[in-house]
Amino acid sequence: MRKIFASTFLIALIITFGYVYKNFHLFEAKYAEYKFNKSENDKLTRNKAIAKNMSKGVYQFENDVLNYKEFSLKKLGIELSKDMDEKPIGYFDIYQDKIFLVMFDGSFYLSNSLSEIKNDNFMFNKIIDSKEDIKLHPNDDLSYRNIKIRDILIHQDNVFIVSNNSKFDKAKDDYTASIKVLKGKISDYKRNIELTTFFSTDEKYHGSKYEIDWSHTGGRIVHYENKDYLLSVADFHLKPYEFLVNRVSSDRSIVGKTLLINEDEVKLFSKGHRNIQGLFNDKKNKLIFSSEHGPTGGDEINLIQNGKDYGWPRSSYGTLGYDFKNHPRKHKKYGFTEPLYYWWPYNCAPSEITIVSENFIKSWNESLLVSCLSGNHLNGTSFIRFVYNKNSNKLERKGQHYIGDRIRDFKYSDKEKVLIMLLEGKKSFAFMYK
Ligand SMILES: [Ca+2]
Repeated sequence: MRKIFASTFLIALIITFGYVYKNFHLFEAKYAEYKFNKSENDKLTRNKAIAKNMSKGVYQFENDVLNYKEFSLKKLGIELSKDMDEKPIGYFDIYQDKIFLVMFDGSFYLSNSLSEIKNDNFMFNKIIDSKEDIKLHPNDDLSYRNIKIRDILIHQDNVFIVSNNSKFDKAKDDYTASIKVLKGKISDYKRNIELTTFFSTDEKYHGSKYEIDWSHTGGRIVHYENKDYLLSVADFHLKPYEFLVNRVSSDRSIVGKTLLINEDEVKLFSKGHRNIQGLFNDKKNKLIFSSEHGPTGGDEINLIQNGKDYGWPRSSYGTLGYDFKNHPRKHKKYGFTEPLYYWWPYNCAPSEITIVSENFIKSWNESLLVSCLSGNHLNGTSFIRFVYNKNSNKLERKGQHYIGDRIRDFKYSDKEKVLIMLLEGKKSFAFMYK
């Protein structure tokens, strides 16, 4: 009798242990919910105090106090929409210590110098009317489809614009999504920057047919080395699931990839990406970091390496509320590369990545800063500091810094020691510096 009882107990224990092990993330989520409910008020109070400081022009870090300044785009003379949700509002890069901005409607602006801006003298000049390729369609009220701009890069004497290339196909009465990179000579800004096609593809997807989510179109671009650039392409949120798997896995498709591109050729670099929103090439250490949106939970920071598969959509740490069947979390087990960091169960909705030096904050040398959009459960509207350890290949999270708005784009100028943010909710530029 005792024997039967003991073995029944043992079997029950094994089953329970197996269940807990397999569903550990659900317990993790429950615990995170418990922790969030307990700490929510404290966090809100702390954020309020930070916002109060920010309105007084200061940002307090652990051992450092920095200047914090915000300037509204409207007051800077930048044209906004009367009837449209400007998402994404625009992207910027730094050109000769000035801000080069491309707005949602495809217009370009150039600011005065960062050193002048730090002295409260901030101006923008509109330098170009939008080109046909990146113009808004007057009759399209879906902002993520109508707004084509997804990134800007300035490298040497060239400006690169990434577009989702959305176009209306009259024959099929449907919009198509693809990706295109336009290139122009930036030194021509006083006359007119002629944009030509740097990269395009015949591969395109009809919006209604594949139920495209237009926030999953376009990509980021960075300079890789020599004449090569690295371009990320989102997964278009293609449906059905089997079709998405087919496209992301296929070496012949652009969907869910990073591509190495130059004037003459295109090469597959990595695959298994859902929606890369931030890309940074740390040239000093020869490391490429990406930030990627997951479904519900499952946002990732990845170290992008040639030939690797990052798992989407077959592996993801985001699961809840998403209709994927048989959805494994682990990556390595299935032959994919594990993310350096992932969010679970709540996302920060990362947007861009940058690396700061000790010139910004002394103890922050080579810190990776990741900006966030809204996110959820107070994980978003902030930037997050990480430190990457090359030897252990681990990304250590150091802290979250509340900004109180969706940070759409994010750059650091080491020359001027200033962190620059484009805030999508307030429609403002924000600056942080000593
Ligand atoms: Ca992944």
